Amino acid sequence: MSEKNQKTVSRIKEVESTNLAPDNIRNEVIETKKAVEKDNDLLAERIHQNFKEHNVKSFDIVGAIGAGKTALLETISQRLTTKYRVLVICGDITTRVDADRIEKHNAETIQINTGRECALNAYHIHQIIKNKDLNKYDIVFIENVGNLICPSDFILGTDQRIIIVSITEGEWVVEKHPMLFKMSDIAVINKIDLKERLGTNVDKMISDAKKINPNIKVITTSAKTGENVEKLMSLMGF
Ligand SMILES: Nc1nc2c(ncn2[C@@H]2O[C@H](COP(=O)(O)OP(=O)(O)OP(=O)(O)O)[C@@H](O)[C@H]2O)c(=O)[nH]1
Ligand SMILES: [Mg+2]
Repeated sequence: MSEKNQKTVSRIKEVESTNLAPDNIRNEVIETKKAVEKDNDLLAERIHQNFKEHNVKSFDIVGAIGAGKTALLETISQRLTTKYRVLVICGDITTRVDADRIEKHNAETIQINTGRECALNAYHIHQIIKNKDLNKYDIVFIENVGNLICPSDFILGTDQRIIIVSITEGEWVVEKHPMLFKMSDIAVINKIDLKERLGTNVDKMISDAKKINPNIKVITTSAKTGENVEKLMSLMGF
C-alpha cells in the first residue's frame, strides 16, 4: 500500500473508532485498536519474511460473499498445480466446503473456521505456517472470509492482496467499499459472462477502482467461462 493510502486508511479507522466510542473512553478505544493492529502488522511482517526466505509466492484473496473467490481459485489452482506446489488456506465462519472444492484441483488445502470473526488475521495464518515446512510449497493462496469490510483491519503478510467483486453486486459496490481497494494490488471484477443479462455498468466499476487507488491493476474475469483467467494469472506474476 502506498504511504498516502496508508495515511488515509489510518485516518478513516481513527474516525470510525471515534464515532463508535463514548466520550469518556474514546482515547482508550483508539489506542487499543491501534495496539491490536500493530501486533497484527508485526506478525504479518514475520510471516512475509518466512515466505520470502522459502521462496514462496503468497496471495491474500479478499472480496464479497459469493463474488467467486473459490471459483477463481479452483480454476487458477487447476492451471498451476501442473507446474507448482500449491497450498490454499481458506477462511470461513464454518464448514470446509471451499477447501473441499479447491482440493479437487490437486492443491493442498487447509480450512480455518473463524466462528464469529468476519476476517482472517495474521495470528490465524501464523498458527498454520508455524506447523508447515514451507520448503514443500511454491505458492500459498489465502482465501479470506467473504466480507468487504473486516479484512481491511488485518494484513496477512502476503506478497499481494487481490480483491474480487462481481457484477451481480451492482455497479456501486466498488465506490461503497473503498478501504479494501486502497489496500489491494489487483482488483478483479468477476462474473463478466453475466454482463449483458444484468446490464451492470462495468466501466463505472473499473473507473471507481482506479479513482480510489490509481496503482491498482483492474481486470474483468469469468470463472465460469475462463475469460481472462490467464491474464489475471499473468498480472499475478505467472
Ligand atoms: N455466472 C458465473 N457464476 C460464477 C462465477 N464465479 C462464481 N460463480 C458462481 O457464484 C457462486 C459463488 O461462487 P464462490 O466461488 O463460492 O464465491 P466465494 O467468493 O468463494 O463465496 P464465499 O467464500 O462464500 O464468500 C457459485 O454458485 C459459483 O458457481 C462467474 O464468473 N460467472
Ligand atoms: Mg469461497
